[in-house]
Amino acid sequence: MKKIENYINGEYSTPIENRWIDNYNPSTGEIYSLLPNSSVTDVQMAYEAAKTAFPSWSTTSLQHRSDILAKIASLIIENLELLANAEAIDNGKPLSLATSVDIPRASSNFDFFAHAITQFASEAHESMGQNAINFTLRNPIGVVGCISPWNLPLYLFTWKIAPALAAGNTVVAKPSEITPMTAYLLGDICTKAGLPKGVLNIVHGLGNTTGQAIIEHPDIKAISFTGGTATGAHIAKTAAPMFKKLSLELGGKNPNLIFADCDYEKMLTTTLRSSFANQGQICLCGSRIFIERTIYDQFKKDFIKKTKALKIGEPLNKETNIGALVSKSHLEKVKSYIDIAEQEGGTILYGGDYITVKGYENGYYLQPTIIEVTDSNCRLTQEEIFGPVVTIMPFDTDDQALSLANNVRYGLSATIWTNNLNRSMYLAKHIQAGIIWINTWMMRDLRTPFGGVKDSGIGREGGFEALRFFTEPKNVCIHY
Ligand code: TXE
Repeated sequence: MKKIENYINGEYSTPIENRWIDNYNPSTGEIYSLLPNSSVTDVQMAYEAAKTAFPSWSTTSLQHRSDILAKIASLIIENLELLANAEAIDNGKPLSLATSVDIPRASSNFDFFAHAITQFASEAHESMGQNAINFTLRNPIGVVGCISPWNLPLYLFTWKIAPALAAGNTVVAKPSEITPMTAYLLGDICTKAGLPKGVLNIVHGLGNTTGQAIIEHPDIKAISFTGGTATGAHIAKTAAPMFKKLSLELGGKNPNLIFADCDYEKMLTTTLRSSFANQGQICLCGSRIFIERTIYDQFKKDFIKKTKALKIGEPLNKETNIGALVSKSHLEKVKSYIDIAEQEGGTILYGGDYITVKGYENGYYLQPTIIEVTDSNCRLTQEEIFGPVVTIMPFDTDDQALSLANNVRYGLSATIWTNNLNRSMYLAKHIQAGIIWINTWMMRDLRTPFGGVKDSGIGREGGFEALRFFTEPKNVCIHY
C-alpha cells in the first residue's frame, strides 16, 4: 500500500513512531494509502529544520525568492494531470473541477505571491516640525504554522504557504488528514524548484495530535488556519496565552439573495454552481437561498429541473458534475441534516437520499438536495451543513432580505442578484460579511482581501493583507 511521507528538511521521511492512518478513497470507500500519524517529535523536527533554514531564507534576495516561487508555480502546471488525478481520488471531487480550478489555482497562488512580494512596499512618515522621519520595516515573523482543510486541499494549502514563504518565513505545514495526497506530492515539486532544505516542512497527522503540537509550539509565532469554526475557537484559546498572530478562515452559511429584476438565466446557472460545486463543500457556497416572492414559484420549478440534470458519479468520469463526499462520517453528518428536515418544518423538494453509483457501491454519494423552509431560524438555515444541500425561502421586501441575510452567526460571503444599483449597493454595505458578490459568485481576484466576520473568523488572506499577516511591522524613527 502506498505510504505518504512527511517532508522535513527537504527530504521525505517516515514518522518517528512509525504510526500510520488509513486514507480512504471516497469514491470507492476503500483504503488506498496510509499517511503518517505524526507525533510531537516529528513536529519538533520540522520546527528545527525550519528554524535552521530561516536566517538564510529570510535574507536571500527578493528576486531569488520570487524566482523559486514562480518555478514552483510552473512545475505545478507541468504536473497538472498527476495532481488533478490525485486530488480527485483523494477528495472525491470531479476530475474536471480539479483540472480546471483546484490545481491551476494552486499554481496561481505561488505565481501571484512571487510577484506580489516584489511590489510590497513599506510606509514612511515625515514628522513635520520635529526633524524626524519614520519608516516601517516589514520583517518576516520566523517559523510559521499553516493548517488547512480537506475541501480544496492543494488550493487552500498553497494559499497559505505561498505568502508565508514569499514574505521570508519558513513554514511547518499540516494538510488535512482526510486529503493528504497533493500536499505530499508538493514536497517533490518544491525540491525540484530549488527551494532550500527546511524552508517548507510538511507534517501529516491528526488535528488533535499533530495539529495540536503545531498550535501549542511556543516558538511558532503565527498560525494561519482554515477549517471548522469549533476548531478555530480552540486554536484561538490555545494560542492566546502565547500571543500568537492568528488568521482564522472558518465556516460560512452564506445567503444568496435573488431579486425579480435580475438577469434570470445567468442567476440560475450560477446559483446551481454556488449550491452544488464541489458537492457543496466550499465555505463560500450559497447554501441559504432567498428569492423574491414574485418569482419564487418559477425559480423553484427551474432550479429543480436544472438540479435534476446534474450528473452524479465517479470523480474520474469526465461527465461527472457531482462526485463523492469527502468521507463516510461527513456523508453521515450531511445526511443527518436532511433527516431532520421535516421536524424543522422543512419540505424536501428534490433529492434527500444516498445514491448508489454502479461499480462504486461503497462510495460516499448523496443526491443534491433542495429543502424549502418557512422559518430561517431552523437548524437547516442556521448550521453549516457543508454538503450538497440548500434551503430556499421567499421574501417580500429589501429590508426583509437584508434581515434574513444577517440572521446567522456566520459572515463569510453573500451573493446578491439584482440589476438595481441602489438596491445592490445598499445591501452590499449592510450585509454582515467579508465578501459580497453582485450578479456573480466566486469570481476571485487574488489581490482582494479574503475572509469573514462574526463566526467566520478573523483576519484576511489574499494580496498585501496576507503579506502583512506574515510580517511583523517595526517602526524606525530617525531624528536629524
Ligand atoms: O474540520 P477541522 P473538519 C467546516 C465544515 C465541516 C466542519 C468540520 O462545516 O463539516 O468544519 O470539518 C486540523 N489543532 N469546514 O472536522 O477539524 C485538521 O487536522 C490544530 C469549513 O474536517 O477544523 C485539519 O487539517 N489543528 C472549512 C484542519 O484543522 C487541528 C473547511 C481542519 O479540520 C486541530 C473544512 C487542533 N486541535 C471544514 N483539530 C472552510 N472554512 O472552508 C483539527 N485540526
